[in-house]
Amino acid sequence: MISELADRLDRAALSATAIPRLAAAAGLDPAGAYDVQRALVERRLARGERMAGVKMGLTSRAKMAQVGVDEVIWGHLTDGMRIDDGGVLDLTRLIHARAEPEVAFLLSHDPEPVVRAVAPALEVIDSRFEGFDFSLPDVIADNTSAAGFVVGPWRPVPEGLDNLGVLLEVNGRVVQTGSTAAILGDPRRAFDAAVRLAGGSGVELRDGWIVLAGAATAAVPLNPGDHVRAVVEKLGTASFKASS
Ligand code: OOG
Ligand code: MG
Repeated sequence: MISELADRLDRAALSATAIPRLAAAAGLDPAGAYDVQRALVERRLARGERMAGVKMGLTSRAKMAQVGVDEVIWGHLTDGMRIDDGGVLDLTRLIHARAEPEVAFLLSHDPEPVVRAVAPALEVIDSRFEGFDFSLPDVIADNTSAAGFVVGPWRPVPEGLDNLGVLLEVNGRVVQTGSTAAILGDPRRAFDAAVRLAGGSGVELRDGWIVLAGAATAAVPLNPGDHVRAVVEKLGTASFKASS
């Protein structure tokens, strides 16, 4: 069953076609949903993609409320999802993509996982479910809607990462404003949550991996040709252009 559900999600992503929610009918709880997520990521790795890190989700109150839960979730990032800073996102391969501003951490093994550097980032999410509508087990199984990410320039972690202004711009206009405080009060807590989840699930966090801390504002739908930029106080900017 796990493998059949992973196949359904994989085909939805490969064909850029939304599918109905599946967790309730399959009786999936969060643990079962993580099994599906693992099987789904395995399919990407089998096609030659490589693990690039992890992404934290539902780290903001707005998102928790949207899904009706109060727990943090995570998903896996592969190199196939990476967009160069200033690069192009191929929208034709996505269903109903949205962008959200985030903070990225660069992980180092020291020998325990620690933060080596921080960067402004953008995440592209693209739920494989119709209407971008899902339950908690649905979104976990769907690799937490992961579809793409952009990381801006790395820099040493500044003092006070907990209340930096964040802007999301589309075509030069500010469409969302927020603060890194929206990310669990301090994005470093998202990093700690990643370390905790890894410990609990037997995932080995590797040197050089990226940890996306979670959205600092609501996500905005993407349209062909959009220029998208995240601006994070003290950290700088990350951007991409959606294909037309
Ligand atoms: C789920 C992914 C959540 C975040 O930053 O909170 C997430 C979704 O909103 O589709 O990436
Ligand atoms: Mg996100």
